[in-house]
Amino acid sequence: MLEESTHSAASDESAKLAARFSPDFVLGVATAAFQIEGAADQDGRGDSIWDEFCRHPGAIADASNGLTACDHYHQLDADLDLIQSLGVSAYRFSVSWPRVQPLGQGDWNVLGFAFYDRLIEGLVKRGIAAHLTLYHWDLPQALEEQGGWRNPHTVECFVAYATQIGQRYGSRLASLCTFNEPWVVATLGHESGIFAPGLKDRKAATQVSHHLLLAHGKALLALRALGVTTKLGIVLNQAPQYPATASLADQDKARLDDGTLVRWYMDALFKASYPRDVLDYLGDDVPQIAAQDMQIISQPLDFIGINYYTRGVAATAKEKFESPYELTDMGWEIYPQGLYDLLVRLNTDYNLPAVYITENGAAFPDRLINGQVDDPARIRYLALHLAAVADAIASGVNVRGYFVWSLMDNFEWASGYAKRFGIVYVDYASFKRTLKSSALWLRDFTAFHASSVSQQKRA
Ligand code: IFM
Repeated sequence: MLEESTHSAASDESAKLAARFSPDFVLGVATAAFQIEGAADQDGRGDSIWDEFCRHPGAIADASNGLTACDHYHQLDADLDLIQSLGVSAYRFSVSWPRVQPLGQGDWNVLGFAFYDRLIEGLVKRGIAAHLTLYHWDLPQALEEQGGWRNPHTVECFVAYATQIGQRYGSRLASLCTFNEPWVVATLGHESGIFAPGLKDRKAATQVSHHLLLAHGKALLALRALGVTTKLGIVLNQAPQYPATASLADQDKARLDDGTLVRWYMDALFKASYPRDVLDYLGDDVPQIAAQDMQIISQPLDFIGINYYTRGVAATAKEKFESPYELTDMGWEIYPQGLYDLLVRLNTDYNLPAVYITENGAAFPDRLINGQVDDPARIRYLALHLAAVADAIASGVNVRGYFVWSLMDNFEWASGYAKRFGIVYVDYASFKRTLKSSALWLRDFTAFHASSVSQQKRA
């Protein structure tokens, strides 16, 4: 009896939350090619920088790789059914560039395209909107061997790739995103070196960030010249930065961290300039910027995607900052207020187009027990962040959709398979999928949203 009443109280809460979103609000789930597809050496796929990076001893915490991942490449139809069973209206995925163009330039791989043909057709057939990302970190290794994103030639190769995808799929997509999280590619890939390609060179990293933005702007120009009508945008990982204490040093650090993570990308895209304080801080490591570059980068966007997981805390003292908040399995603070603060601040500082929360979710040490995975902490996390989004909308931010990261447990980059972000549990030995309680919660939530939509229509 007690259980039943707790359950219905929780359902009431979810129903109330779902009713806060307008009928056209998009609820979706997200993945990325390298993290789930597997079949890395099949049907003509080329090597990517992540295949190569995984071979470096010590690069990946559990010494794993993307060779088989979640076997999504072979389980496509069942996975599409799984997505449909959640009642979501949208799926965000990425195309593996080396699967469709093994060397990153020159020949296209028909077998690679055949996979994405089936994926997109499968979504359309099921009434699920397809949100495609061109680049979620898996650069063809052959391009890396010519200097990767440090080399402006890669920018031109990316534009050719974007054009090819736009021509093939443009008319069937709900949106097309150029880059997922360019900050991660530039900074973690080329400055700290903890992600592929593993460089530790700040000057290279800033040049890479500029080339990524330039490739984004040039791809948008090319896609619009082609007459591609789908919505075009980019996805940034962002977090508001709070000083750990009221000290001037912490406040300065918070401002600079905001500059390198948020303003560097947002100012370039929306104001056609890089922030002065960050350029001063970079000194000789500023990128080379040609005359027209900033105009090219700041093409109008149809949407901006924001990936939000946690806040940033700027602490300059020697003692380690002790968080008062609950942490996820990544050691990240659970701080939904940060999502609200971020959205409201971006809306004040920039002339935003439609906003999508393109990733939000959490890793927890989930266990499969008697065929079930109970993950109440993830349900709480998702509900709190959805509430923050609803609050931001109420404060005037034009948020049009929200995607859970991630549909299923997957290859969490340098952490390997040990960190589980999925709402669906994956047994990596058998590839069997099990819906966690958070997936069942999302299924209920999308049903509540759909029923509140029909009530709103009737009213
Ligand atoms: O798994 C990643 C994803 O590929 C990009 N955004 C952050 C997620 C969690 O770390």
